Amino acid sequence: MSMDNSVALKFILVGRWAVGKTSFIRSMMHQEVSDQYKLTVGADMTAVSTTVDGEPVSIYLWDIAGQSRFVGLYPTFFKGAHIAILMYDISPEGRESFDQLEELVGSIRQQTWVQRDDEVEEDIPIFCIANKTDLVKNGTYVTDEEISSKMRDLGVAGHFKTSARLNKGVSDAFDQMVAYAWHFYKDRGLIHSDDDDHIELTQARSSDGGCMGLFGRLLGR
Ligand SMILES: Nc1nc2c(ncn2[C@@H]2O[C@H](COP(=O)(O)OP(=O)(O)OP(=O)(O)O)[C@@H](O)[C@H]2O)c(=O)[nH]1
Ligand SMILES: [Mg+2]
Repeated sequence: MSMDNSVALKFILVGRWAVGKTSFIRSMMHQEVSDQYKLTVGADMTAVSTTVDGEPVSIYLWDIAGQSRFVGLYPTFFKGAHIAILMYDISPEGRESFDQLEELVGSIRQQTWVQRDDEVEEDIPIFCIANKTDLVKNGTYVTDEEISSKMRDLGVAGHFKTSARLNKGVSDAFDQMVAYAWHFYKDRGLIHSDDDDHIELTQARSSDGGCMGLFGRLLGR
């Protein structure tokens, strides 16, 4: 499923409640980021049209609720993901969200894999984002060395720092992840952009989460 005949990639955005996942997407779409916390119910999906190396790409970005009551839905929403983004809160209050990363990586790796015809199994790329950098002026619970060491242990493809509130680092992180994803799947022969019949890649279907507070938004950036 894609908006036109472009390559379609499913991204999942996961992390503890209130780390700023919904705010990150709003910031990326140049929408207002409210200071009021309003939990996500189930998941929301935002469709983003962009280009990589001049080729059109559609990103289906799934914002997955972090409250523990929704964790049982993770397998449904993770299904068919091409890229996972794990977000944690780097403000002094965010320790628990950082400590949860191993568990989240474990459940993502269990539920997702690169879809290939040749039966070779491979993990999908995972990125991490430290959000709320505007709140670390007076220090926080983790050093850059500890972050680097954890990212190495988790085997993530990249790490970014953002402030959704101040719209800092947001678009840059997103653009880098999209470019990485496109090259990752292209290198594996899973994007055939020269052949209209095989241009589709995605496993994402908006009906997967149909009854769970799902809103499809079709927006350009
Ligand atoms: N200071 C600051 N606050 C932020 C930032 N990003 C989000 N917030 C605030 O953090 C709270 C939670 O943000 P949400 O984006 O709703 O968090 P979420 O991860 O989507 O939460 P769930 O939907 O429950 O999983 C809100 O009050 C936001 O205003 C940021 O970069 N800096
Ligand atoms: Mg949310």
